[in-house]
Amino acid sequence: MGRTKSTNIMKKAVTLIPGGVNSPVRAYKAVGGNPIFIKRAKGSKIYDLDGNAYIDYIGSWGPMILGHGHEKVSAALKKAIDKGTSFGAPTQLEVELAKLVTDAFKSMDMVRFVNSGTEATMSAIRLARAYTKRDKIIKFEGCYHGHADSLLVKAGSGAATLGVPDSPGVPKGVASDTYNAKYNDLCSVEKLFKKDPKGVACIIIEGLPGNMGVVKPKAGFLDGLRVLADKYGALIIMDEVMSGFRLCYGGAQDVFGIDPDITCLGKVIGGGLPVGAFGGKRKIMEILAPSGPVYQAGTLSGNPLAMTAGIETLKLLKKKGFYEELTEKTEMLAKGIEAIADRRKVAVEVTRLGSMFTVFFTDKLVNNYKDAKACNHERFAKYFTKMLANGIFLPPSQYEANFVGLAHSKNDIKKTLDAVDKVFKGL
Ligand code: HOZ
Repeated sequence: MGRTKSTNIMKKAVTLIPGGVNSPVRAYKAVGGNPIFIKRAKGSKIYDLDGNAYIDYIGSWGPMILGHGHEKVSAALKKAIDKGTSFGAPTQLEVELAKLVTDAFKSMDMVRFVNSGTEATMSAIRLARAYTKRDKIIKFEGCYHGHADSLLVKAGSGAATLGVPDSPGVPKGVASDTYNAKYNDLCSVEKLFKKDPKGVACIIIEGLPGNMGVVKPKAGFLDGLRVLADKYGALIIMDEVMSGFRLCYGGAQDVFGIDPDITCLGKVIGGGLPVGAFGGKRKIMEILAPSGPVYQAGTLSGNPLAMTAGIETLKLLKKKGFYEELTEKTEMLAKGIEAIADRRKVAVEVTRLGSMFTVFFTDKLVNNYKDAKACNHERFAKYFTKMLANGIFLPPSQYEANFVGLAHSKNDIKKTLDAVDKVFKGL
């Protein structure tokens, strides 16, 4: 499998773009080697510049739940392009997508569209601070909510991958407004509330953590957070940028029966175009400008192409049996990997919910960031590199989620398991 073109373009890229990429995880720092440069993608497959085909489990880090280039989404986008690509003025499309989103999420009476998940979480925090008139926030070690200053404290995803969970450039004063708790550990949250009972504006938490790898909440953990937040007058922001419309139509909050005050969305609701959203209870959302004083704005917010792709995608997700099919395929893959690991005597913990999963190289359960950090990252790097050589495109870090989409066929799953068998044999 030649990769000369990708290698050569990377040489040029590093002279023009820091690290050669526009988002750090893409540079393969944690796994070694050069990234492949993508030429095109269709269905479950992604093709690099050298013409190699891969079965894709990154799925653009979550949005491609239907697979790449779904014909209905593409057709709607082609039509929309001819009508104009950005107006800086409201469209009916925004109202249509807002209705779909608020119908799907019981906790959201109103929603504001932005351009990325980072914008959504950053704005949600401003809103929570303004609403509660408090400054502090509680987040969880290993959870990642985009790259806003106050959230780059013990952060997961690329920040963890590159070993900069507390990034230089974040002012000490800003970082000191962020308290860190341990995921799946209610006592660590209660301690923070007790230390500062009237200071905490909100708890921000990933609906299903996917940025330290997929880590599931223990029974009672999320309910316990709701109780603590109510007791101390703080809000809960559920970051469902990854899990929203991914785990099921109503997201992680529907799966776990949690009622957050504010929800952040992104990825799937843009159908592969840049989008983010935050929304929640009317009394909170109405303090947002222009109906209230909390400022937030964006030239490309509610962009007609992103709204079109989002609307078409959500309509297709409503099809009966959609999530069942996705879960069945993912389960087949996850269970297949576990069986191979057993047979080949490779210690792994496969965490999965819906169509998100992570293969952790460890013989222990993974319940938090400390557990994820303790995994065998060298082994993960070998696994990644060999899977790529066998035509399987995985996230290049142990701290990420794999995503299965509608376009993955049972044959894709079988081919992936054959590759896993080959790779585990030599690990
Ligand atoms: N933060 C994303 C993964 N959790 C990576 C985004 C990207 O590199 O595209």
